[in-house]
Amino acid sequence: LEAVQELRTALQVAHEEEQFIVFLQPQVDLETGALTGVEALLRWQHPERGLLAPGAFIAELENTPIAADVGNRVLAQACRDAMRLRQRHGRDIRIGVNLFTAQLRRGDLVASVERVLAETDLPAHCLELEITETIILDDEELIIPQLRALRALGVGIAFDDYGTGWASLSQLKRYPLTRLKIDRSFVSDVTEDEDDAAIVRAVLALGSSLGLDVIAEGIEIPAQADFLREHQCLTGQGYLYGRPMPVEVLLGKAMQNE
Ligand code: G
Ligand code: G
Ligand code: MN
Ligand code: NA
Repeated sequence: LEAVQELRTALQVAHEEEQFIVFLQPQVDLETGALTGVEALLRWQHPERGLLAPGAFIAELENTPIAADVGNRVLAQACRDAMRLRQRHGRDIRIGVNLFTAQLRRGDLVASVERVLAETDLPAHCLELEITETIILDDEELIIPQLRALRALGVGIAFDDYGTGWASLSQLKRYPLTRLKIDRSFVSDVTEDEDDAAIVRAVLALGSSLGLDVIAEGIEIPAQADFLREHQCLTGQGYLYGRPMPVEVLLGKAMQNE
């Protein structure tokens, strides 16, 4: 219990001293390899313990009152980074931002998104908010109207980690989604496990029939990308294309490719 209290205090300090930073992971066109977008992933630059991935702290962060503020700060940083990438590449690069439940519960998400888009000049269609099942299974009457308002702005809504949970097809229909993200647990064995291959094919068919884009996560080897391409999956993300990295590194790569 003391350890939990200590972590909470440390998270509060981390927020105040701006130790939370944003890494970006590439998302690519599986046919051409071109960069189409990035996902913003939170990191904690801890003064003693070094760079920490969310696994070490995100569950606790979600239970603290600062979660929504941290989320809003990630959103703003991500949109600024996306603008820099857009300028460097000379075309739209989409940015995916993971939402905390607290951002939707507080009720000011739509206003925050509008403000950040106005401040950064990022076109709304370049922003995609990622929601997980934890959010889908929360209070629908609170959440769906906010997601509709975001869609009306032109912002995309992706269902993250799709296939791992209990969300039903009727829930899928009620939510104003634009994209499904196939969870990496299905992609990792897609070339060896017939069940995983069947699930991936089913999600691609579902996306196609509901008019949703589909992106596969966790692509690590070319054989996985081959399978996905052969089954008309257009977009992918994973270590094969790049680990989460600072925006400066990604901007440097864009220079090299020019
Ligand atoms: O980067 P990594 O694979 O360690 O991320 C682990 C988990 O943390 C992922 O499930 C991801 O969705 C979540 N996560 C990463 N960054 C954010 C963020 O900014 N906000 C929220 N809500 N979740 C995040
Ligand atoms: O939001 P989500 O939970 O989907 O976050 C993606 C997580 O997956 C991040 O923590 C990221 O570091 C991780 N990740 C991204 N690509 C790969 C990959 O190719 N392999 C593995 N094992 N993890 C990945
Ligand atoms: Mn995600
Ligand atoms: Na995911």
